[in-house]
Amino acid sequence: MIDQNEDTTTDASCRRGLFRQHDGPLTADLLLRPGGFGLGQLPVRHLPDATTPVTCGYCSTGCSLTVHLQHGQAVGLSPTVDYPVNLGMACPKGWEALSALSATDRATTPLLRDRQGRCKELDWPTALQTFCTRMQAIQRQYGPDSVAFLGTGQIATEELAFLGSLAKFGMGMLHGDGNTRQCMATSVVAYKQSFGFDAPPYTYDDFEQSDVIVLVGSNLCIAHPILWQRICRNPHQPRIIVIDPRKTETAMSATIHLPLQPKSDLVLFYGLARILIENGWIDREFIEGHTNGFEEFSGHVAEFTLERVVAATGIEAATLQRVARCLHEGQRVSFWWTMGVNQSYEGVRTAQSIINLALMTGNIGRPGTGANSITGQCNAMGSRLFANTTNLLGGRDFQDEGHRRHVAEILEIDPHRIPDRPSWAYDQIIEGILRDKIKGLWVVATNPAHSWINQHMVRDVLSRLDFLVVQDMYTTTETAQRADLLLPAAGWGEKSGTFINSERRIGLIKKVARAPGQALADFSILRLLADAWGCGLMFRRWTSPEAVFQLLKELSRGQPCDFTGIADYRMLDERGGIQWPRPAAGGDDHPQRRLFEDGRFYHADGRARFLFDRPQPMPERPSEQYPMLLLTGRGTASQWHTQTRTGKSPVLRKLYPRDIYLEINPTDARRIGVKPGQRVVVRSQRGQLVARAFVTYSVRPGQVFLPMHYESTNRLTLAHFDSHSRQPSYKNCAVTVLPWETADGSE
Ligand SMILES: Nc1nc2c(c(=O)[nH]1)N[C@H]1C(S)=C(S)[C@@H](COP(=O)(O)OP(=O)(O)OC[C@H]3O[C@@H](n4cnc5c(=O)[nH]c(N)nc54)[C@H](O)[C@@H]3O)O[C@H]1N2
Ligand SMILES: Nc1nc2c(c(=O)[nH]1)N[C@H]1C(S)=C(S)[C@@H](COP(=O)(O)OP(=O)(O)OC[C@H]3O[C@@H](n4cnc5c(=O)[nH]c(N)nc54)[C@H](O)[C@@H]3O)O[C@H]1N2
Ligand code: SF4
Ligand SMILES: [Mo]
Repeated sequence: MIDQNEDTTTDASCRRGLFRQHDGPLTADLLLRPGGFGLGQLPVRHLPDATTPVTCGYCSTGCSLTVHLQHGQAVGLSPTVDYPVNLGMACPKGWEALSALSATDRATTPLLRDRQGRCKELDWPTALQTFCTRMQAIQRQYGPDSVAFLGTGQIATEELAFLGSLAKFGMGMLHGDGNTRQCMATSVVAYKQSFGFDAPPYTYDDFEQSDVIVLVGSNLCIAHPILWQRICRNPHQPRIIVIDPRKTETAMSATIHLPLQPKSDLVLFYGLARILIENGWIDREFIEGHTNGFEEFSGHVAEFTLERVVAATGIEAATLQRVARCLHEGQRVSFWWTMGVNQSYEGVRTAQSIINLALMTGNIGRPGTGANSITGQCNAMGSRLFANTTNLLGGRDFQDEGHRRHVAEILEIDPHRIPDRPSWAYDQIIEGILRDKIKGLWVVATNPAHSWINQHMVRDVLSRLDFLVVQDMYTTTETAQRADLLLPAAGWGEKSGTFINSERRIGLIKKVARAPGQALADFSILRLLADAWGCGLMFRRWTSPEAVFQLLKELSRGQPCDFTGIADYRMLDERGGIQWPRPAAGGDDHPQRRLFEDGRFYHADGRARFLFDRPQPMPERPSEQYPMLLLTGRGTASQWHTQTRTGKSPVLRKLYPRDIYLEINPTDARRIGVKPGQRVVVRSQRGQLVARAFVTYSVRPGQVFLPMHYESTNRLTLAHFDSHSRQPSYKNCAVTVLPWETADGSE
């Protein structure tokens, strides 16, 4: 029998010295020993009442929450006052973070589904054996690449590295991707191509130092409320320019709101670049000293005349001029973008058109400036660097023999265990299932049967698998309900490790509560699977999250993300998180650090690149039959993604509508005869749903908006992708909206 309290071994040492560090390695033997780690032996149980800071497990802001403990168990929390990220603030999700742990649908024991769909409880040894027997049988029959994994940006970096390394080096898989593809792939590719490495250059203090702040496709008030608070603290009375087709909460607070036509961003930014160049409002010295490709770029944007930009974006010429002047007059201009840019069929070039504006005006590497992609999930950045999916560990290249040898040496493994080809991307894995190339899938901490684009296809695809394993905290997620084998996972607060936030700050998570029943930390599940699979020896040094942290440090050495100067978890805890780079030599722990202060980028010649392309037409434009354009995104600050966690808090549930709603302009509502609160049918070529009409001027005529938090939204979306990053373009497809009464509105 395995005892869930195995995590006692991994409790982080904390600032106030309350958690004792377990000295010995975490072995399968320890986990499996009957009664080996009973609750009675938990060191935390003997502790006096106390508090300890833990990095929040929801969004990429990476706030610190001070957890209040009684008898070593969390009983409440409050925002940490002296943490450089949130300065004593937290959003509703943070305040309610503990409520997700005590839900009644927690997965407490492994479950196996039989052919009739009935679930049977398994003990851990049988579950591990089942995983290995079934996956290995598939690999024998169809080849090693017929088994793949889908990971996440919501587990600890140490767990992400373990998952990616076990799957690829230990189990011989080639294909594995993460939900970060849905979210960050565009920024990753844009930064790599423009700067030479995937590196968001900013520090949150830049929000407070700018005198012009440009937010593109980012609803900061909802999606990163504490970062919005950082803007509110800016003492320079910044001009705030919000570029979003909708008049969002963020746009309502803007100095200038540009309600551009969806997906016309590329034309807009090329047009703004042309105005800046024509007026001589550019930083020649910076361009000449630190960049390549400006002359070609300058030639390219010359075609983007005022008339052309006005026609494409719907923004008046005078407003465009005003924005350009604002960018010119600002001494410290910062550009920030999120999903309105990344989730687009030409997202990479759009992100680069923003980067180009920062480069040509010299707004980079100085306080209050930057071309800044804001990340989404709590550990999106950890996933980008260490998930071993698109990059080899530490931002390296699978196809580079030198890189493979170097990683193999550090990990003390045979270099031939490291694949020399890149993995398929998420959409290719899904398609691979359709083409019978992938027969076994292992899904960890993500819920694709709700979140992936075009559910009509996804659900069919998942049902074609020979074996679907889902590793999740809950039994009821849309994906868990389709699993052949469900592995019960501990969640945030029930395990330890590190996250990397948007400003590259490495922060600690800690075990402050015991996971229910037999649920285990992902780290422990991976440890046990390694042994059961027969490759435990390869991971003999991967004994605890902190032991893996030490390996990751070595993997980061000499890379732009070098953090060899961070001694251990205790140092992270004492310093309030530390931003990379923090190399062993010459690093400092200044609480706010930005990149490119010396004007050197990561390309071999030290220069950043101007990259650009011809704008593409929207793949599915509104038509006679589907005359409206559907946008999707975050609904409220109290909802998180597929709601498996936020849906469990009675407090949060009061803060958002229970049922799905459609934001629709009063003109359109009148035209189709729909009153506020009435039911409507929203239909695309792929499916339909029923929603309540939320009649509001926040969306323009001809456009409607659905929050992504409700299961039905992705029934409508169109599976199309950015060609460079393969990120799904969730925010544009054609739909029709009809009153429910007249539309044969069965769901
Ligand atoms: N409360 C809450 N916070 C979250 C999350 C959550 O689920 N709930 N998720 C986290 C994650 S993983 C992420 S990735 C971030 C996402 O954070 P955001 O990107 O800020 O959120 P979204 O609502 O997806 O998209 C932002 C805006 O893009 C706009 N948009 C749509 N099309 C276009 C376009 O063509 N051009 C422009 N300029 N804008 C467009 C939409 O109208 C929307 O207001 O939020 C993080 N924070
Ligand atoms: N239409 C539309 N769709 C979208 C978007 C959009 O804007 N519009 N946005 C996209 C974006 S940016 C994102 S990031 C994705 C998010 O999509 P998902 O990643 O699918 O959404 P989550 O609900 O965060 O799923 C996380 C899962 O992990 C589980 N979990 C939580 N913690 C742990 C843990 O520690 N261990 C394990 N094993 N499991 C855990 C949760 O219970 C949940 O089932 O959605 C994308 N989908
Ligand atoms: S803003 Fe993000 S990190 Fe901060 S408390 Fe809210 S969800 Fe957590
Ligand atoms: Mo995301």
